[in-house]
Amino acid sequence: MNHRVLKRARAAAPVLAIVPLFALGGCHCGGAGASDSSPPGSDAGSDAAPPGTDAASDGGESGPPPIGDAATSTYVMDTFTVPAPMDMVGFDLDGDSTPDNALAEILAGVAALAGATFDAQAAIDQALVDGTLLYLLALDGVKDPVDDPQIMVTENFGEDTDGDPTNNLLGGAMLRIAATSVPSMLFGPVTAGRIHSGPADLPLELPLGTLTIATTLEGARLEADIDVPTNRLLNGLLGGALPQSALEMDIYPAIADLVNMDIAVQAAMVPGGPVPCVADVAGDRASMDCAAGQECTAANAVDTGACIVADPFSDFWLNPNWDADGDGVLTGAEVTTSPIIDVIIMPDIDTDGDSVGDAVSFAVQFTAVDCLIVP
Ligand SMILES: [Ca+2]
Ligand SMILES: [Ca+2]
Ligand SMILES: [Ca+2]
Ligand SMILES: [Ca+2]
Repeated sequence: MNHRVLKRARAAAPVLAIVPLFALGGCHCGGAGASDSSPPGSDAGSDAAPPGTDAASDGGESGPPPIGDAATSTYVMDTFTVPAPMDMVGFDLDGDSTPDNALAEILAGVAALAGATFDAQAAIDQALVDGTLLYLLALDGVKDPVDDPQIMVTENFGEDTDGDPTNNLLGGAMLRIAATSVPSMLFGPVTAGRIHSGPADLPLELPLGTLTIATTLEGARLEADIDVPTNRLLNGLLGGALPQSALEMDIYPAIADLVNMDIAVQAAMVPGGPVPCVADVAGDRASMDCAAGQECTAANAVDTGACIVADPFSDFWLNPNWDADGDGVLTGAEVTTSPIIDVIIMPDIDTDGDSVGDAVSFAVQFTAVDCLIVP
């Protein structure tokens, strides 16, 4: 793991496009865990809270004080919000005193490009309602919810215990840690009632409908106000940076899968059911096999595609900019090597000091309500 200072690489953050929904779902965090997470007494002080930020940077050379043995409080996120770019919400990962959140710009770009097809927030909200996005937080060592020099925030991906998603977010729900979840710990103080935890690498699960992306947020931080009267966490912010490697290995293949699934849905909606087709002319999606107003997903001279009703979504994705081989199927490699991917998702954060962006900044807002975490 890298105790790196994250720096902004290029001035303008990119934007655009794709991630249909970047719900960062839960975390199956941590792997062998503590080694990635600046355990108490370790080197959190040197663990590079980037310049201009607070929190973990003042741990001192001997490290922050150990967490106490006060009771554990457990919560489940009940709102999970992708900020709008103009909200200027995010952590300042590069120390220039402005929040970094290329995710917000990317999703705004998606909406602009793909129209209503991708509504990340709607998908996230639905995942909260149907119980597929259960992000559990446990606070350990909180001796004073207003000012405490060191607490531990443990994140896990959760699952329901009673099969009834309607009671999950009402307070007091009985939830358990998902079998696949590996706890991830962030450490830091509570100052004036607000938790400031991290940074640490934070593996994440991103539930995207039927697909779940597993990836890792570098330099992840979590902040939230502890609201004692309601036993809730309010004004929460979770963020970090997605490195280029995570984009290529985790995110782009998932984008391809999501697009392919959407195209398949479109093909299935053609009146009369899916209709196989081949392109009349290589490189053009027009096909005599398809009805008027329809096009063939495959545009090369080799593959058989399916007829779909022509629309901006398919026009955007079933295009040589993405589907380089014209077979009507998108791959992660095609997304990675797309001539426009760097325009759409431009890494805005430099994690290795070469002044070239290699990670995309990312932040979401959340609130959480108390729950019981049961075996
Ligand atoms: Ca910044
Ligand atoms: Ca339930
Ligand atoms: Ca292809
Ligand atoms: Ca770099």
